[in-house]
Amino acid sequence: MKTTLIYPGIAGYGFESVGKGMEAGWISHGLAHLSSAAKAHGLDIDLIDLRALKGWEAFRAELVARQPQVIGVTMMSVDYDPAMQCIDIAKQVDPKMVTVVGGPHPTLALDEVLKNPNIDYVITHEGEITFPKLLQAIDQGTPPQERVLMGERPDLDELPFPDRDLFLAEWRKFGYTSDSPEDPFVPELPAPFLTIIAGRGCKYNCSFCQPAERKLFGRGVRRRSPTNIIAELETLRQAYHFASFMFHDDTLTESEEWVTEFCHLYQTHGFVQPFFCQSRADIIVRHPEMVKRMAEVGCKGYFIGFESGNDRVLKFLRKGTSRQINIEAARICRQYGIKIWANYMLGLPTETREEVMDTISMMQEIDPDYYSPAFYTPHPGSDLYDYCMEHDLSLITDHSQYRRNPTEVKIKGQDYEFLQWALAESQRRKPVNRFKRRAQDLWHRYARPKKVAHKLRSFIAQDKVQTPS
Ligand code: B12
Repeated sequence: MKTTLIYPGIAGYGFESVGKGMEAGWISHGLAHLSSAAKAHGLDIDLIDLRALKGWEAFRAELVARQPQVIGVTMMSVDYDPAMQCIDIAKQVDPKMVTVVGGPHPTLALDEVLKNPNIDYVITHEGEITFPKLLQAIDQGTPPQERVLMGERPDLDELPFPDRDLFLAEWRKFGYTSDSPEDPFVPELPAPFLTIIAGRGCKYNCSFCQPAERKLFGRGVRRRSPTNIIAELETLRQAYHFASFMFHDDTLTESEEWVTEFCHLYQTHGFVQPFFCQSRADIIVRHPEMVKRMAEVGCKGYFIGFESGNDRVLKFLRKGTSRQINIEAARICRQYGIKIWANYMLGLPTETREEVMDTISMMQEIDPDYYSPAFYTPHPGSDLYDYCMEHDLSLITDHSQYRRNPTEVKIKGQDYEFLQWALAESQRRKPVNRFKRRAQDLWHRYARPKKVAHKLRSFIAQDKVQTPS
């Protein structure tokens, strides 16, 4: 029995986008895990990734050519429309094709998903145990009567490693020629690059996210053992000769003990490849020794959710940090040469102009290496989404607007013209920081004091012209 998994993630970059950046060049670990779990039971699995196709006719043609008996579609809220279209086309191609959906949106907004009568089964929560069981039952002619199945939680160390070739093989069929399993996105992480996940869940309680993660993965964090991660990295070294990687975990650094053991094993197993991961400002401030240790073994950057430069707003978000902690965390990162990828939000519910100005001044002080700003977007499954619904704040009319990118209006009560200005202003470096960065770049490029001094003089002259203030 043939099962085709479907990745519908074209909300950001559209069809024919594979290899064109983060959202278009990274695998879905959810589907890669479902594939390896199902293959371990001898099931026949392949993939259609909409990002690799030319358009909907190409999708239809793939289904006609492959004739799967079952399709399994993953779905974030933002992917709702293309995911539903996949399901509807599947039923047009063959009304007997069994359609299964899973992922964050079906788990968090089940009722909405169930409205589509073309969906035969929804598996909520995690799928590695329940999806293969469903496939076997269908294969044996004993499909379950219930339409909604609650996914059992697997022991993460027991799972086969995610099936990355599921994606690579499919992409290559459609012209992907890179030898990088996934798309690198910063110069610190050279190709071949890949992403990895060491655990599931998050013990923090930020109102713009929770309780979504708790609903999906349970309370707290279930972390794979460091030994299990090293074993996967060993196979990845063999298979792809990766030169760098990134951890997707919501907060990899939440357990200092785990990180210390990982760093030890990473080093003793001869890994030197640079990597990025997500951390939190309060953790960095509490554990500078851990930051130092991570930097020693190859950590080159942290994604940090600074979110706001105003303490009232941070409290409203239940972030558990403060402006002062954010600034101190950035200082510690600098001290140990860790690059900063700064996530922050503008236009939050209840946020005033003065509070937005605090975020601008904090970003100018932090002077991150990479800016990742968002216009606050209410995501289904979060308490702040419910708050927006209760107060009739949401301006989201279409699922594709669940992208957090700062290009469109998201909620009532915010002046988006002002926020556009704030967005630019938050990314304007202070002259002293522009100078420092330019000096570092030039030194990196030329390493000759006279040449660097000469270039810096002309930089200062030009910079003065551009920024008369
Ligand atoms: C990595 C990641 C990304 C990567 C995605 C890479 C990729 N190609 O998948 C990037 C950085 C590109 C990304 C982007 C976005 N992301 Co994101 N992302 C994550 C993150 C951190 C990890 C995802 C992951 O791999 N998890 C581990 C795997 C194993 O879990 P999983 O995918 O959920 O799959 C399991 C189950 O859900 C289930 N399952 C999944 N699919 C299916 C299908 C079937 C048939 C079945 C039976 C079961 C099943 O079984 C799987 C195995 O147990 C999660 C948070 C998290 N910890 O999960 C957020 C998360 C998924 N992202 C989120 C969001 C909001 C976004 C963005 C909208 C943000 C933005 N830029 O605006 C974009 C949307 C991208 C798009 N599709 O256009 C939200 C989704 C919330 C929601 N209601 O949908 C999450 C949950 C974060 C959060 N807590 O808010 N993201």
